[in-house]
Amino acid sequence: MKNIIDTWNKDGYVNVPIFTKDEIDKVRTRGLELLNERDPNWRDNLPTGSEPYQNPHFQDDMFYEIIRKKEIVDIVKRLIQNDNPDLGDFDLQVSQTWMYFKPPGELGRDTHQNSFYVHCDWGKAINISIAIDDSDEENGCMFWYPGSHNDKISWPIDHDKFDLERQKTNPKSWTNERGKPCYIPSMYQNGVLVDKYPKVFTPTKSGSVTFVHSHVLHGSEENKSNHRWRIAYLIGYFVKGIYLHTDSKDGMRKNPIDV
Ligand SMILES: O=C(O)CCC(=O)C(=O)O
Ligand SMILES: [Fe+2]
Repeated sequence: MKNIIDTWNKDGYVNVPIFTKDEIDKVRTRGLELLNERDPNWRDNLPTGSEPYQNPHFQDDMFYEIIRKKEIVDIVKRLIQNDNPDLGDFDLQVSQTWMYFKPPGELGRDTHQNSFYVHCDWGKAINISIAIDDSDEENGCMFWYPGSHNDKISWPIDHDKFDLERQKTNPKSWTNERGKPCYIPSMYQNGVLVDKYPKVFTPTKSGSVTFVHSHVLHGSEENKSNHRWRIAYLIGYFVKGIYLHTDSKDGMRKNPIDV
């Protein structure tokens, strides 16, 4: 656990191997079934056809059980305690889950902090991303600005800086993926404005879980592969009772569940 916390403090994200191949194969199979049940013609209806499947835990207990997996919950709780040493006893809830499919050709997710969408306090919400497929730069793995969570700033995004053309690439019911990129903090070094944090692509192995700080800058690029998907199961944990913004358009975060 010490290594996990050290990496978390330094980078604002940490990847831990947790699931067996059998467990992951079941999640992949069930996830793809949900995709096809939702829209058998999803291939003809891109980008909406393959948009993330919201809250699969309401459809199938398998997704629900993963939320409660002890190894994951222990790490989430420990990381929240680490970030909030004065918090005392707290309960954990899950606001939402997603199956992320990302077939070949799908665009990436603009640079963001999760706090931008949920408006949470620093360090009181943690997303996890369970890699169902291996991910790397070719199939659109996540990128990071390691350490950016330590600024304790929610980087503002001016409405007049929204990229209206890129916003058109969003699926109909998943409008926050693209077109509202966060600023990347920069500073002068020898008279040149350079990004304060390097942009790092972090490949992950199937079965590993990435824990994501509420305030670390991250995103992903397009899946440039011809045949490889990049499926992930995402879960949003938060400290019960804190403020969480609800985006009426995406219709999520309305039915949090106890962990
Ligand atoms: O997997 C991605 O491309 C984005 C996931 C993400 O933003 C998150 O897990 O918070
Ligand atoms: Fe995110």
